[in-house]
Amino acid sequence: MNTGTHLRTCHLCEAMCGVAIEVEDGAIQSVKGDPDDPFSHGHICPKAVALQDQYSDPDRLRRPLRRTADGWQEMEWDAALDLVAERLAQVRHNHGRNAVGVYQGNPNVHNHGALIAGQSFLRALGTQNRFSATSNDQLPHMLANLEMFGHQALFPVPDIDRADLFICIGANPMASNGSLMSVPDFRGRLKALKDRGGELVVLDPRRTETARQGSEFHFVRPGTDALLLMGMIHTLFDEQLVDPGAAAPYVKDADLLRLAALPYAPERVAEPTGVEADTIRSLARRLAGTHRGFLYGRIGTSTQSHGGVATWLIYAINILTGKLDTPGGLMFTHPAIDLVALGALSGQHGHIGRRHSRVRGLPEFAGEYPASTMADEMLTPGDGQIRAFVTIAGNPVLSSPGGQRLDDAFSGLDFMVSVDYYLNETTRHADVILPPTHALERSHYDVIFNMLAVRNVAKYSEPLFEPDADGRHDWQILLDLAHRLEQHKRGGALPLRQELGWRAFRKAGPDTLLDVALRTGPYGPTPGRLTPLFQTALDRIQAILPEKHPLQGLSRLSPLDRRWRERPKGLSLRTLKASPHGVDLGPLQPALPDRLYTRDGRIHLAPRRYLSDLERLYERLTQTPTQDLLLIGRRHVRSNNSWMHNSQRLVKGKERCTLMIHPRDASLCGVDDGSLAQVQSEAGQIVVAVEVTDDIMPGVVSIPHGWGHHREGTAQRVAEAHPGASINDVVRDDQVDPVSGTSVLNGQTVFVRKARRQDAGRKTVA
Ligand SMILES: Nc1nc2c(c(=O)[nH]1)N[C@H]1C(S)=C(S)[C@@H](COP(=O)(O)OP(=O)(O)OC[C@H]3O[C@@H](n4cnc5c(=O)[nH]c(N)nc54)[C@H](O)[C@@H]3O)O[C@H]1N2
Ligand SMILES: Nc1nc2c(c(=O)[nH]1)N[C@H]1C(S)=C(S)[C@@H](COP(=O)(O)OP(=O)(O)OC[C@H]3O[C@@H](n4cnc5c(=O)[nH]c(N)nc54)[C@H](O)[C@@H]3O)O[C@H]1N2
Ligand code: SF4
Ligand SMILES: [Mo]
Repeated sequence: MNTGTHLRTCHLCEAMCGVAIEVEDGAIQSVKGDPDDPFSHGHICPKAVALQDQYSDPDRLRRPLRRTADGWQEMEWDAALDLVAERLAQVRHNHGRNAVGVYQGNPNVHNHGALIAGQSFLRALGTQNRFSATSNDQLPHMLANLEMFGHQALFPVPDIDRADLFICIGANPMASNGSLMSVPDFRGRLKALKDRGGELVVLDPRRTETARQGSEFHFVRPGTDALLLMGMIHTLFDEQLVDPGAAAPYVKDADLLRLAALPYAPERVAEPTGVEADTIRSLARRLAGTHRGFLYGRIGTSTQSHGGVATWLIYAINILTGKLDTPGGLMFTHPAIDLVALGALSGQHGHIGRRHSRVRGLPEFAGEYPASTMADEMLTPGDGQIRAFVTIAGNPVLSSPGGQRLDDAFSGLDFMVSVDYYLNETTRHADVILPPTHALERSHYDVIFNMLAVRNVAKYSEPLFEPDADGRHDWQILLDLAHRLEQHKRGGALPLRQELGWRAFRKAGPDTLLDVALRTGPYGPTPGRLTPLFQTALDRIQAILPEKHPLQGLSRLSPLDRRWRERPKGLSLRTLKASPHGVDLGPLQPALPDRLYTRDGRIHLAPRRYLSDLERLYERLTQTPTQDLLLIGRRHVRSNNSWMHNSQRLVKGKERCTLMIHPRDASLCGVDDGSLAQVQSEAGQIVVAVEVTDDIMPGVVSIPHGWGHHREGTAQRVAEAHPGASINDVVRDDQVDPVSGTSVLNGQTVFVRKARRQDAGRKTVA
């Protein structure tokens, strides 16, 4: 676009805010909230404004780069793709398919093209050594979805707009704008909740920005949430407050859960959790006594040593108190593109523990091993050792535990390629960097976040700018690499049928597939039916898609399927294009039992996988709590994981990468506000500025993740001028939640002391 107003969805976080971008002579003049977006009603946060900085960032890579003895050299796309495919094929040929590792980072989930093509790339790569940000994030939720409801992607979403009680544990939506709960304008929706007499109660080791909005706040000791939640369940059974309401006919094993909770009377868990018994009882009673409400947990309860069990118990408490499938409680969404139903039609429900990782024997989840064992798999010699690596939109050196080990591991590989547009802490190790187009140069549809949204909505955004003449989208890069890898496997040309499939896929692109999915989806003009024209293209494409790709489900649709009984609204790409502000599909609707995917059609309250981890929880009850400091993370509204620190307006102001520490602990450790502290663990040590505050629980310290931009060889000038230090340099990668394989990002012990002068200037990694 040259001049005018462009409407789109901000793709930066999960909230899906509508933005209106003013463009003049091809340059962005302003980014504002779109007041006519039916979901966000004009709300945006400061990050949206920085879309402009990112788009015009001179440090953003635009052409493929190859490492040479004389530094980075630009390459032509075809030569770069040939080279990458050849080197990957070589490693595979010499050392077996598992010798190539791959890590997919968070921005993939905000990119429908990368999602659609990514699976074809993974199949062509054929490695079992797959990793992603999932195991540093929402894996426990996906596991609970699978174990309790039968499908890993069937998330119960808080119906915040109709709730009167919101108990928030281990989440800070005022900073994060909500997660696994796509909720533009969290503050506004919270205000509405309070205006109708509702209440917000927060439990967190830090008095957060969200806590300040609540009527009640309690410190909880990191990593002990599962004990507290057991205390609530104990109370519910003890005081006969259990009533699953709408879910009652489908619930099974409530009695097992009652037995499991017996040892955890509130009095017993009060001491280790730091939450008083009366408070725990009162929380249980209030949730049971409030018709419309929910208990919500996120990063703080999932990425910790009992993340699997804690997440299960949060779901269970909601079910026991009748919150599931009730307006104002936790509800399942009915998105226009229903990946849950489509995935299930192609036999994809999710799985765990089908294989175990080579070095530490950790379980795969959905075909991925825990990110915490990525460095082990690269650094430990032997059959199956990873010797080449692909990162796609990820920065694990900063975002995964054991950052310093990962830095070493990546530097020792035979070959590495990164699909990414920044030369950052991770991609600096690559031999080739393949930079995709910017988000503003591609179309946008939120396939994932509409599954997690607090309202059913749909919105398609056209590209704002034409890509450079030789720009390539993520999906094109991934597809072209996949095609080449398949050719290498064959040792030459592919059979005609397959070749036609690749051509059809490339030609159709992700938007045609979106269109097919919309048209045949629950709100489409022909739910469950494909027109002959689409059928031919789809047949071709399906022939080369992985067997369990959700798009395989398209041809198995039946218009009579109970799960597709939404009222048709004629939704297609064309109608979405005609409604650039987005389309409202209404509030969340009850969905039981149609949406359950367990074999027996029941909701499993006490899956064996969790019960088998309770001995470990019980030990926690009897252990004397550590006197060491426990390290937790935090987020800030002007950051987005590791990759938005290259915008001046987002990093300006007071230093944000600080160690928050309670005054008592500060004096014990001999550090003062504004001084520098050395934080140390077995993984490494970092130096950070100290922020003394009684907003943090005694015995706990907090550092935000995504900083540490001081490493040699990166090219992000603004970020390098505001480097901070990386918390993941001191978070150890040898601890995971054994039930799920999720990283323990919160609650590890660290030592803090005053930094000596020589520590301050020391780089953590050469
Ligand atoms: N200690 C601690 N660690 C954490 C967390 C925590 O709470 N505490 N949180 C965890 C969580 S929840 C997550 S999701 C992870 C995130 O972990 P990652 O996904 O590994 O990290 P990001 O910082 O999101 O890195 C994104 C990368 O993608 C690139 N990128 C951005 N947009 C695009 C695009 O459109 N295409 C391509 N190809 N590349 C793009 C950026 O340049 C950057 O290199 O971090 C985890 N790490
Ligand atoms: N501005 C901004 N927004 C973001 C992101 C970002 O980096 N910046 N990242 C996006 C991503 S990828 C995600 S996954 C979401 C995450 O969304 P949230 O989960 O809301 O994010 P956090 O702010 O990390 O909140 C985690 C909270 O858990 C607390 N906590 C830590 N340990 C424990 C514990 O053991 N128990 C309890 N009860 N609490 C604990 C922390 O103090 C913190 O307040 O945010 C998304 N939105
Ligand atoms: S809250 Fe998230 S989606 Fe909304 S403007 Fe900010 S970054 Fe974009
Ligand atoms: Mo995340």
